Amino acid sequence: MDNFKEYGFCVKETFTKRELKNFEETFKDILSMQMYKMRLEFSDDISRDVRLINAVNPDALNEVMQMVRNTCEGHRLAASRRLEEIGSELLGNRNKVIISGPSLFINIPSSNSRKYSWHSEQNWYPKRRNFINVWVPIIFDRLHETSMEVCIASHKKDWFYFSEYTGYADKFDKDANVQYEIPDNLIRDYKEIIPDVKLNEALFFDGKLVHRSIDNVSDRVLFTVVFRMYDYSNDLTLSSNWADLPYNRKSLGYPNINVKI
Ligand SMILES: O=C(O)CCC(=O)C(=O)O
Ligand SMILES: [Fe+2]
Repeated sequence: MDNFKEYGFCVKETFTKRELKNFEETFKDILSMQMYKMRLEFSDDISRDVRLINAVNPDALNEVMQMVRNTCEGHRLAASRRLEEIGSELLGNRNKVIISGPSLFINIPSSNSRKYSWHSEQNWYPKRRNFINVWVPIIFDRLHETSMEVCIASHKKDWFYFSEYTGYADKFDKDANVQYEIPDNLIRDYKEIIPDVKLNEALFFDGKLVHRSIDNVSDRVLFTVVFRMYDYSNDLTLSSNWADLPYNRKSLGYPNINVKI
């Protein structure tokens, strides 16, 4: 808890290995279903299977990632009491916590297409004033600099400017993720760290903490599920959509919805 306030992140035991195993099995079932439809051979070697489906059709893998989120096992993870307890405490003992996820993140060796460069979730969800992220390894432990990189205590700064593009590492790539990239020169003063996160632990981090994907130099595909937990109490909007982008005129609020503090 002190760690979290001071550094913007902490690692805590959260899910049981059984809960994670059930989710992993569901993920494999859905992957195998999708591969069957595509006439691809499912081998039960998850790294090989994911690389194959991604090479043939990355959108087919994206669909698997969406489907698994909406399975009973996915919902069961999101409904974890322990997750709720830790999350609401970090949000300031709020009992009206809104949760999104589990969103699946996949990091393929020697590939940039599914990675995120330096960013802060605050820039993705600018209407939200109090939220945390929960980063949870599945399938493998994430020790020895194989988790995610964070800029220590960068959450103390309210806002970082960023550049928005599709690609990675300053290169346009239509098949890569959209980046809201915080340039290196704006975070030069922060120390960086890649925390160890064991299989039954979760890395909790502040919505404003600057972070990025690691370069996967191993020979295994790395899998993570991520939740975002929001306390909407002080948000100046009636919109329930955490991912709503401002200024697009698609979902305007009402005048005078101002929190009186
Ligand atoms: O795990 C990764 O590669 C990036 C995760 C991330 O950016 C997030 O959880 O917000
Ligand atoms: Fe992120």
